[in-house]
Amino acid sequence: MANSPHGGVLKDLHARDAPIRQQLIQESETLPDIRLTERQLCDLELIMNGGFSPLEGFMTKEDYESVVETLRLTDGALFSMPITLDVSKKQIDSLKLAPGSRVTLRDSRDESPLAILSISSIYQPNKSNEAEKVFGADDQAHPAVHYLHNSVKDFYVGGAVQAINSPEHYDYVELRYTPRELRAYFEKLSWTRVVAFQTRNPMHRAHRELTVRAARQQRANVLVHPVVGLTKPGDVDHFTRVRVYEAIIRTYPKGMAALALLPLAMRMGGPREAVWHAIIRKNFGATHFIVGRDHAGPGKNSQGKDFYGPYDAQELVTKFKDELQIEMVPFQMMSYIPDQDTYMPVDEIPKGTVTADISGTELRRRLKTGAPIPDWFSYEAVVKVLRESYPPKARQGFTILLTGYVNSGANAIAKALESQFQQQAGRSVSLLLGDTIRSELSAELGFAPEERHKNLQRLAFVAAELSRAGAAVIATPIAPYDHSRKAAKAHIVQNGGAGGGNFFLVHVATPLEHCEKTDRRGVYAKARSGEIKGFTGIDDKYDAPTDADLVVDLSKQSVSSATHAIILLLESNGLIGSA
Ligand code: PPS
Repeated sequence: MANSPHGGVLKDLHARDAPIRQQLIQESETLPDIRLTERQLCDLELIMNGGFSPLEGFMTKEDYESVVETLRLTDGALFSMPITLDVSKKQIDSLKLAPGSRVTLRDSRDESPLAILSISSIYQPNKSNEAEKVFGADDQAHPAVHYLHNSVKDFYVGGAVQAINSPEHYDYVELRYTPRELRAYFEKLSWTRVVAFQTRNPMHRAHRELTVRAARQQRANVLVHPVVGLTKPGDVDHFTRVRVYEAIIRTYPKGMAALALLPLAMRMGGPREAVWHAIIRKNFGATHFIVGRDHAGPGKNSQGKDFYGPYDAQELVTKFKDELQIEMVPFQMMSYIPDQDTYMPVDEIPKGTVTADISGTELRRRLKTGAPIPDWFSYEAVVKVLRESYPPKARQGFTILLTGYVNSGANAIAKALESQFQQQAGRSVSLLLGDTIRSELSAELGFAPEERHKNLQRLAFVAAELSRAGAAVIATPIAPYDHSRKAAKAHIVQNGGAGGGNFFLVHVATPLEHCEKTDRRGVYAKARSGEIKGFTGIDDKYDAPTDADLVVDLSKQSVSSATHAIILLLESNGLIGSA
């Protein structure tokens, strides 16, 4: 028998509401709609499938206040995290939301009806109080507090939900289990003691060792139960992580471990989150739960101190252990002992024993540079997955933006670079000349400031997409405005690659006089005569960059020397050359 659900009954709303599903679907068409955010979708999925038992809906004012203040629902049941549905005043007015009314909750991705909410309570939360009480401080360095103040709307609507559909998933469908399905799976395999392992990070050998050890100590099986909803901003994406988990699950002793994905939106709420995680795992049938050091910790606060103490989470779970009825297994830090080719818990290693470790920072460095990652640290199959998602610099894409006056020579440098990159195999090369972008992407735009801005942002969008796919992108717009270049850079850095896009601003600082003097096409003459208006350098400004990664000047150097300087810049950043 799997562990009993929190509160004794699994609140599987899909099963409960199956007999009236057709009626609910019909009614959902007649009701106003709320389209759910990503976080709300995750919450609703777990409310409906029983992962959040004993909840049967979003919290009312009374339950919310009770949970915030006391970690309990009004009926006394332990529940540490507020689960609320936030709406704006505008939604309340336009949808005529009021206690007693019903509203359809829809999946914002495909508009499908997921549930009907019977509103019993509409209230305005005190967000600062929620931040203080639930997350320990009203400090926006905490991702959930930041989210609360910047994304959560001003009102909460509470009430019971009736289930229509679970949100549809298209990735790793076979690894997604509801509590009911997971319980049936345990039943089928006669698993009665199950140690659940929560994770939002790639797993390596130490994690495998500590879970195997926990299972052996407890004479139990292992459930690797990673979060694939929302985790901490900046985490490894779940697509990559699941491939890692799939690789590592094969390394467990036969029949010991199973992998199931949890569509949870984490809050990084440390101790309260650990209690919540324990409740969720109990609902999924686990009997034991590994609680980490600084479990679900959000990192440092705005004063540079940890939000929570390293053992706060374990202490809070221990405090409620009688009510939780899921046994906490403290996470044991493992270290590798090279002499014995084995892992041991840090606190059991005799003094003086030589140990080896690779920190997260060191691992990221090795991935970036392509340096070897030893077998004792991870598995070849795991490293392969990570290297595919985080290719070393020498295989990452990049964007070089050459900015300068018309006829600065940026195009000549760009074409020379294109040849040089094509000479080196491995990357596709994209040349985004200013006039190509103008004719192919921005034909309807002129040269007013906002049009130049828009033109550059379109270029940045394309450059980021190409860079992320591993291309070498060379772009040559005039890009005369500092704020537009900065916006373009920000977009490319954010979207141009897994660990941050590689972007280089090269100022082709050939002086205006030189550009004008050597202009064979006569565009400057047209600008001087007024035939072309608002021309860069003549009657429109050019903000010389103060943040260029490199400055070249074709009045003083040749195309080949400018090109060479750019190649050296890339080489020194590890983007070309070795590996
Ligand atoms: S910007 O400022 O980045 O949007 O400019 P860009 O897209 O690079 O376009 C530059 C080409 O447009 C021709 N052109 C002008 N340039 C500057 N100002 C004005 N008013 C203007 N009108 C037309 C300019 O000659 C560039 O063409 P090429 O053929 O690239 O030299």
